[in-house]
Amino acid sequence: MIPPSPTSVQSVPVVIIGAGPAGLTLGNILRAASVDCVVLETESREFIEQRPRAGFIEEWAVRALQERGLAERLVQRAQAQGECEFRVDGERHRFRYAELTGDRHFVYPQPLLVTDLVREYADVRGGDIRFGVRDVALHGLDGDRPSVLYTDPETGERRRVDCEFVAGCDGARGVTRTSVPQEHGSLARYDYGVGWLALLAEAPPSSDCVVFGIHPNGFAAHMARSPEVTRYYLEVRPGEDPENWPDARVWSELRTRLSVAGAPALTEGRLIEKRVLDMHSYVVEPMTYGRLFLAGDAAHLVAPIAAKGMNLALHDALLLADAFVAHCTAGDDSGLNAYSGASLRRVWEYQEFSQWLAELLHGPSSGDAYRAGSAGARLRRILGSPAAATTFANSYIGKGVAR
Ligand code: RFL
Repeated sequence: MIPPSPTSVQSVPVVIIGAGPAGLTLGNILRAASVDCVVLETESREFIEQRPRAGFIEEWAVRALQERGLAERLVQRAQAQGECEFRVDGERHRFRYAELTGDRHFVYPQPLLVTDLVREYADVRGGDIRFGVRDVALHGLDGDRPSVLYTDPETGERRRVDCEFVAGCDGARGVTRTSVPQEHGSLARYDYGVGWLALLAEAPPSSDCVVFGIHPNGFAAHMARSPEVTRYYLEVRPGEDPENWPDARVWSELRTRLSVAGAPALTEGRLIEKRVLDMHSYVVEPMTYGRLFLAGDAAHLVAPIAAKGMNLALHDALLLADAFVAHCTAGDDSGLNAYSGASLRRVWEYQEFSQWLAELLHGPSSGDAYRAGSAGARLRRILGSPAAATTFANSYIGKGVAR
């Protein structure tokens, strides 16, 4: 189809749709290799620099960002954590995964990472990024010269950027995934059948590590974000209205599900985010269509059970950046051809691990004695068997993914 005539036309090798962790990491690496690109983002810079979400970044990802000059502030400011704690039946069980793997998580809120990446891309590396764009549309993806159209927020003009490749980094609700014809591939979806009330509290963390509370009332979790802010989760019915959870009820239920003898009391604070996530995951296969390459949540969503989504987005961006650079600077297409398969190996590892961990966490509150019994066996195995503990630790920190 011939795209409609816009008032201005430009041409670059790569158009990146979306300025999340995937799009910004990709853009930064392309800039460093002098491969021209344009990043198009529907939101404002202020908005994306404050949108709260992830916080736990795996050590391999931090080291990879560091090698690209993208983790200076992260490494200076993040707290490293190498232990987590399971609380169940009134007892605490510490799980020291850094001792087993040598790797830790870096606790760094996603808005800080996005702020660093935007600053590096736009202000330091001089990258082209356009905020507040409207009505992004993709054309000619199955030909040699695709184009992306959007409306300029200031002038209302329709603009067109012609390119060699489009990188679809626009998250779970973007336009790029829906530009792939349905018959081209598959979308695998898994529904966990539970909701999580995702909470952010203006309160310092109440533990020095992630706490998983396994309780007949439902799962609960505690995760640091910064010295001033803590994320909590409460398992609730899917589709539950957050209005049913006034602050007093939230804190009472967190205390019930997370309290064990000898653990410090929860430090309470103002709840600044309260929303229900219907826990589900999906994977698009393949992650490419013609000249469109999907990356991050646009290609695969993983429910935040094991803190994996942003790590996968970074993994995709690193692979895709190297593949574009090899094509643009050396005419080498091997990376582009291998991209989808290489990404999906880690994606499926993380999906399967998240599902395994979810059953351990949700089984005891499922009301099903069989699932509860199996969940107990899972926990005893990782706490009691050194071999199982090492396998779990590697999966939790994303180490040793089969190639
Ligand atoms: P993002 O971050 O959603 O960025 C996509 C960007 O695209 C823009 N956009 C468009 N731009 C142009 N045109 C359009 N038509 C557009 N439509 C959308 C959006 O405004 C946005 O700026 O995707 P990306 O880069 O793939 O990154 C994915 C991560 O954000 C996500 O996987 C993580 O937040 C998941 N996640 C976690 N991941 C971890 O690795 N560790 C964690 O600790 C962790 N905790 C979490 C999480 C996700 C959560 N929620 C909200 C589901 C905790 C929570 C509560």
